[in-house]
Amino acid sequence: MKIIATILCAAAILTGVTTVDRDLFKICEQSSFCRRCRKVEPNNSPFELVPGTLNTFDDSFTADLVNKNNGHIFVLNVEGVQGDIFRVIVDEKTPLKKRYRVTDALKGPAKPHSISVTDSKSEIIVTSGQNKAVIQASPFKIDFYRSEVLYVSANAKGLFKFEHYRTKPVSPPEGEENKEQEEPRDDVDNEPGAWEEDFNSFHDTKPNGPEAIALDFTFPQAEVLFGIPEHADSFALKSTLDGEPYRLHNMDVAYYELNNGMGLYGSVPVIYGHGTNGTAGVFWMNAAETWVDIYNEKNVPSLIVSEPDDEPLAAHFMSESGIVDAFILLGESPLNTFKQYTDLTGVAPLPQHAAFAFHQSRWNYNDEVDVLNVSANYDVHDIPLDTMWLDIEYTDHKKYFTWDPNTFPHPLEMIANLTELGRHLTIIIDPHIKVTDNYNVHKDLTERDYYTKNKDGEVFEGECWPGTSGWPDLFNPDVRKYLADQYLLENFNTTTQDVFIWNDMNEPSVFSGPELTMPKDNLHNTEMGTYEHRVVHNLYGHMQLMSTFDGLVRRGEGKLRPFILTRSHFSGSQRYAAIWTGDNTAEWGHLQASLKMCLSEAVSGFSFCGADVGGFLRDPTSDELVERWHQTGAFLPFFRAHSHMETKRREPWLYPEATKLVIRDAIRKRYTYLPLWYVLFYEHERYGYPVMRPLLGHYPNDPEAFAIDNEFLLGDRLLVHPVTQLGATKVDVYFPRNSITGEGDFWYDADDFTLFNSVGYVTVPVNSYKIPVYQRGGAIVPKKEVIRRASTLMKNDPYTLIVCLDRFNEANGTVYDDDQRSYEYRNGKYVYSQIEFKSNVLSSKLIDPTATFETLAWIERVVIAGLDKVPQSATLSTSSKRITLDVVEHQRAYTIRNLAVNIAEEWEITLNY
Ligand code: NBV
Repeated sequence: MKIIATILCAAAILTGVTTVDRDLFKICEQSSFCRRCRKVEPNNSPFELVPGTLNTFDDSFTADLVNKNNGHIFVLNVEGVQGDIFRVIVDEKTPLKKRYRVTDALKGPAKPHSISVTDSKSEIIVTSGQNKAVIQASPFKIDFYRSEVLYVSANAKGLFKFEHYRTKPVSPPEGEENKEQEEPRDDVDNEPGAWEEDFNSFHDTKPNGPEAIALDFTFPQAEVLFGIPEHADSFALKSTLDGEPYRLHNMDVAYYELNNGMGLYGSVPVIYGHGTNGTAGVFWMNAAETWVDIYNEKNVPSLIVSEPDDEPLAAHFMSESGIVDAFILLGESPLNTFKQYTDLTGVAPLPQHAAFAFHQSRWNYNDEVDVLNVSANYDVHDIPLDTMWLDIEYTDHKKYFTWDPNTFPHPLEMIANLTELGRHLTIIIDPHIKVTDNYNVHKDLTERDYYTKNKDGEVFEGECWPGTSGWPDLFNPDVRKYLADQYLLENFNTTTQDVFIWNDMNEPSVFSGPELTMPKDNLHNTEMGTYEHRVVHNLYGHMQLMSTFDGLVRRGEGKLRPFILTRSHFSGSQRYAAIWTGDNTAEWGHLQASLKMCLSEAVSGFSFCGADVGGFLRDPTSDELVERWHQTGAFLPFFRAHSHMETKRREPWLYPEATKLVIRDAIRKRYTYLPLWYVLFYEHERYGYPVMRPLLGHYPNDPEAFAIDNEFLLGDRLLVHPVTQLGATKVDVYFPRNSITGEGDFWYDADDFTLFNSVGYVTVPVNSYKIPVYQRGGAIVPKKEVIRRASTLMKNDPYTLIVCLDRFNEANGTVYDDDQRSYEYRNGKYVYSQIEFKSNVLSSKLIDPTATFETLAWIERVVIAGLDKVPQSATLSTSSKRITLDVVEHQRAYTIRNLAVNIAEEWEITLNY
C-alpha cells in the first residue's frame, strides 16, 4: 500500500501535476496536538507558581509551577543571557523520562548574565541590566521590559499548555470495555488521536501519548510581526485565526503554493514584533512539529500593520513535544534584535568568493561532455560563470559518493577542466542510502548499526530516489563522523578539494512516509539517549549539515571554507550552509515570492539565501520571466539558475538573442558588485547583521515601510526593487523616511545617478534591461568593472569606488578582501578599510591595522555623485606619493581615474576647487 503511494507520488512529480496535493499534508484539524492546543480556553490559565519554591542563583532562578487542573508540577527557570536576552525554560519536575532539549541550534552555550531577584507574594521581579522580567504568580504570566517599556508578555492570553508524560493506558483485550478509561483522567483523554493517531494510511503509535507544549507571546509595542520561515508567504505575518496556523514542519512539498502558511523545507522558530516604539523577538527553541497562530484583532488578511488602539499582536506557539525553551530578545532596534538571534545561533560564515557568484544547475546535465560544453558556451557568449552543478543523475544508480560509469567515467578530468578555467563543480549528496549489497556505504551503515530505526527497533526502510533506502541516524555523532569521512579524498577520491556540495531531500524526504517524511515513531540514538523522530524532526537536515561541514573542513585540511547548499534547515543551520527556497514554479508569483521568502530567512539568520532562477518546475511562462528572474537573482545573496529534468533546457544562449543579452547583462552586473557582496558577507560574520534587509531594518519609524516586501536593502547601501511583473514599463519604488532626520534619504539610481530625495512612492520607468537599484546617499560601494569568465579570476582586478553623497556632502563605506577561499583571514590575513568622504576629502584607513594582506588589486577609479560644486582637479596622497589627477564629469557624477593605489594602502584624495 505504502509503496504504491510512493510510486504514485513520485510519478505525480514527474508527470506534471501542477498544484500541491493537499491531501498529502495535514491541516491543524487533522493533527491531534494542534487541535488540543488550539482549543485551550483563553484567559483561564490553570498554571501558577508554587509559593516557597523560589531558588535564586547569580544568573537565574527556578520556581515550581503547578497545573491546578491536574496537580502536575513543573519547574520554571528564568535566566539572564548576555546581550539583553532572557531565557525561559519550563520542564516537568519529575518526568517519567527525560524530555528532549535542543542544543545543536545554538552556536555554543548561551552566556549567562547576572540577575537580581525581588520576590513578593504575587510576583517575582528579575532585573538584568536595563531589562526586567516580572513573573506574575497566579495566573502565571511573564512580562518582559526593556528600559521600563513592556515589549513581550508570555502567557498573557493564558494559552500555556504543557502535557506531562504519562503512562499509556493498556488496551483492554478485544471485546472487553476498558473500565479505567470510562472517566477521562485528564483533558487530553477526550481528544481523539491523543494516544494513537491516523493520517491517510499511516498509523502513528505514539508510545508516549500526548506530550504537547504551547505558549502565547504578546507584543504590545508591535505594529507588525515577521519571521518564522519557511513559508511561501508575505514577509509580514498574517492573522491566522480564521484559517490555518503557520506550520513549522520540514517537508518536501512538491508544487508548493503561494500565500499560505503550509510547512516547507525549513523551520526557523524565531518571530519578531516591531513598531515605532521598538523591536523584540522570541526564539522558540523546539525541533518538534510546531504550529504558530498569529493574533491580530483586525484580522486583515493581507498586511497586518496594526493601529495603536488595537489589541496587541500575538503569536501562539504550539509544539508536539519537547520542553519550553524560549529566548526573549529585547534588542529595541530591528538590527540589534536580529543580531541577538545570530549571537545565539551563529552567523553565515564568510563564503568562498565563488559561492556568491553565478551558478548554473540543471536536473540534470547528461554527461561530462554536456557539463564542459555548457561551461564553454558561457565563454562563447561572454557570460561569467563560477560553478556548474550536477544533480542526482551523475551517481551510479543514486548511490551517493559514486559516479555513473557510463556518463561520468572521468570525473577528475572533468573537474580539472573546470578548475583550470577558474570554475567549480557542485555535486548533490542526498541523505537517503540505497539498500543494496553492492554499496559500501550501505554495508558500513548496516554493519555498524548506523541506520535510523523504526518503532520496533528494526532498521527503518522507505522509498526514495534509489528505490528502497535507509536513512543514517545523523543524531548519533559516530554516524555524522562516518558520513563526514566519506567526503575525504581518501574515500571519495574521484573528487577534489574544490568540489562544492549540495545536500537535498534532507527534511528528510521519504516518498513512502507520512506527509512524505519519516514516521514520527521512528527512533534516533541521540547524545541524550533514544528519542522518537517526532521530538527532533526539524533537526534532521541540520544534523546532516553538521556532518557535511565537518567532512569538508577536514577534506580541505582545515584551510578551505566549505560551500554547502541545503534545502532543509533549522535555527543555526546558517553556520554550515546556504539555503534555497526549493522547488518553486516558473511563474511570476514565485519570482515575487523569492524576495519575500529570502527576506524572512535573512532576519532569521539565513543571510545566504536564493531561489531557483527561472523557476524549477514547468517551463517559464515567457522569456521575459526568465530575464526578470535573472535580474532579481543577481541581487539576492545566492544566485543559481536551476530547472527540473522535464523542462526545456534553459542556458542563456538557447533564448532569442535579445533575451540572452538581458540575462548576460544581469549576470555581469552581479559580477560588478562582487566586492560589495564580499564586504557585506564579511560584516555579517563580524557584526551579525543580515546581508539582505527589510526596509524596517534601517527605517524603523516609518510604518509605511514595515510590510514592504517587494523591495529590500543590501546592507545599508543599496535599495533594490526588482521588476517582477509581466510587461512592466514602470515600477513604484518606495523611498523610506529616515528616523533621525524625519526626511527622505538621498537615493541615486545606480545606473545613471539620478537623485531621489523625497519620502514615498516614485514611479520609475523601466525597459527590459533596467534593474531598479539605488545607492543611498551617504554610502560608498566598492565595485569591479572588468568582468572575467569566473570571479576567481578577478582577484587582482582593479576596484571602482562609487561615492554617493548625503545631504551633508558626506559618505562612508568599507572594503574587504583576502585570499577569497581559505580560513587565513581568521589569522589576520585580510584587509578591511574604512572609506570616508568628508570636507572634500576621500580617505581610506585600515580598520584593523594589524591585519595584513598582500594583493595586486588597486583602486582604479573613484566616482563621486552629489557634489554641489565642480572640482578642478584632485590630489592623491599616500605615504609614498602625491599626484594631481583630472576630474571628469559624466552623467551627474565626477570621475577620478588612474589612482593606482593598492587597496591594502591608506590614502587620501583631496578635491581642489
Ligand atoms: O534531485 C532532484 C531534485 C532537485 O533538482 C531539486 O532542486 C530539489 O529541490 N530534487 C528536489 C528531488 C526531486 C524533485 C521533484
